[in-house]
Amino acid sequence: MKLQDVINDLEKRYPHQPEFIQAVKEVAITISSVYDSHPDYSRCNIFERLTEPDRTISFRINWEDDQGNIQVNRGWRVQFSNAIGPYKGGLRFHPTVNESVLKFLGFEQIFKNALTGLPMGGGKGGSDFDPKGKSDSEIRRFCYAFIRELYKYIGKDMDVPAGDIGVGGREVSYMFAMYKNLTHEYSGVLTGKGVGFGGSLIRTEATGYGAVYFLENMLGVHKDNLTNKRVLVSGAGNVSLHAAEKAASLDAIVLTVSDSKGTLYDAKGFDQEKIDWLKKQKEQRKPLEEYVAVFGGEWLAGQKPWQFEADVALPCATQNEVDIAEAKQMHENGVKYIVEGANMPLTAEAIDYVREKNIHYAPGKAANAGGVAVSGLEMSQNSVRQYRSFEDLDLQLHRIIKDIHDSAMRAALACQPEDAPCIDYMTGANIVGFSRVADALVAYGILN
Ligand code: NDP
Ligand code: 8G0
Repeated sequence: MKLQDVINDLEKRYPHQPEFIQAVKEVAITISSVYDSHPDYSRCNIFERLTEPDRTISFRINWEDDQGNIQVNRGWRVQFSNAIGPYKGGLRFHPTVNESVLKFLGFEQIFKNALTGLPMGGGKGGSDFDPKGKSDSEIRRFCYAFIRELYKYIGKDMDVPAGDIGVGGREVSYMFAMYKNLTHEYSGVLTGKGVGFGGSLIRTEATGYGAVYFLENMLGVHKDNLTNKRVLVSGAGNVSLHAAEKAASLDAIVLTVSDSKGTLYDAKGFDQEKIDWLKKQKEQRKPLEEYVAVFGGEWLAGQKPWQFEADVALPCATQNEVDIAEAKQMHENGVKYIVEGANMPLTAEAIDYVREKNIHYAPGKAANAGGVAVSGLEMSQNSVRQYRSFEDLDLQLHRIIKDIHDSAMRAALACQPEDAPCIDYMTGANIVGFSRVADALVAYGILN
C-alpha cells in the first residue's frame, strides 16, 4: 500500500485519534524517498503494518479513595512494535490520556528507540487517573491496582514500562513492588526504579541532560556553544528542570520554567540554587508562584514562556503546547534553536512555520531519546546484576546522543539541497529510525 493510502485509511478508521494521525503523517512525509527507493518496504507493506499496534490492552482500574469510595479509571498499554527488542516506553497518568495520545506516543517510541541503537521496541501506556490533589495513600492504592491488571502483560524480556507525565520515582517504586509481589520474581520489569533497588544512576536526569547535549551538538556544527545563550524552558517537571540544570551548568541563561498554571520568569537566570529550590517545591507539590517571594522574578498566571526574547526554546511540557501563533512569537523574539524535550510539543503547523523560517529544529524523537537510552542501560545493568557509575553512564549518554545527532545529520544531508540553510533533523531522524525497524521486518518475512 502507498504511504498516502495508508494515511487515508487511518483517517477513515480512526477519525477520533487526531494525535495519532498527526504523528503518523509527520513520519510518512519524511520517509517517502526512502520508501520509494526500497521496493521491499512496499512489497512487505511495512508502513501499514507499522501503523497498527501489535496489540492494545485496555482495562479498568478500581481503587479506593481516602473516604472509602470506590473509584474507577481506565488503563491501557499499547504494545506497538517489538521488531527490534522488547516493547519499551513510559506510563502516563493524566486526565487527558486516551487511546489516541498513547498510540501517538507508542508510534513515535518505535523510531526513537531504534535511533538509540539499543535493542528496544516501542510501546506506551497509562491511565486517565489524575494524580493531582491525591494523597500518598491514594497514589499507592492506585499504582497497586494498576499493576495488578497490567502485570499479566509485561516482563523484563517482553514489555518494560517506566514513568512519564504524572509517574515518577514514587509511582514506579509502588508498581515495581506489586509486580515483585505478584510474580515472586526480582527482575528489571520497570525502569526508573530507585537507585539501590535496581535503578540506574543518571536515569532521572537523562532526558533533560540529553536534550541539552543534543543542542550542544547542533550548536557545534556552527562552531557555537551555550555560553550566554538565553534559553526559554516550558514545564517544571522531570525533563524541564534537568534541561534547565544542564543548560545553566554550561553557562546558558535560563529565563523561564512553567507549568499548567503559568510561567515563572527570572531575568537573572535560574542557577543551581534556584533549580534545587524548584525541584524541592515540585517534589512537595507546592506552587511555582512562591518562588517570587524567595528569589524575585515574575509569575505570569495562565501564560506560556514564549513572549520573551531568547536564542533557544526548549518545550518540555506536553504535546501540542506550541501552536503556530506561539511559533511566530518565538521567531519574532529571536529564537534560533528549538529542541523538543517533550514528545510532539509543536503542532504540525508550528513545525512547518519554524522550518520555513530557518529556525534550527530538533524533533523530540531524536532530542529526548536520552531518557529511554538510559532506561536501556538500566535494563542491561539489571540483566547482568551490576551497577555502573554515574561518570560511565554520563559518558555513554553523551555518546548515544552524539550518534543520534550525527546519524540524523548524515541522513538529512544525503537528501536535502546542498545550500539548505538548516539541517533537516526531522527527516534525518525519521529515516534512520524507520529504516532500522523496516529492515528487521523485511528480514522476518510476514511475522511482525
Ligand atoms: P512531569 O510530569 O515530570 O512534568 C510535566 C510538566 O509539564 C509539569 O510541569 C506539568 O505541569 C506540565 N504539563 C503537563 N501537561 C500539561 C498541560 N496539558 N498543559 C500545561 N502544562 C502541562 O513529566 P516529564 O517531565 O517526565 O514529561 C514531560 C514531557 O517529556 C512529556 O511529553 C513526556 O512524554 C516527555 N518525555 C519524558 C521523558 C522522561 O524520561 N520523563 C522521556 C522522553 C520524553 P503541572 O505539574 O502543572 O501539570
Ligand atoms: O524510560 C522510558 O521507557 C521512557 C519513559 C518516559 C518517556 C519516554 C519517552 O521516550 O518518551 C521513555
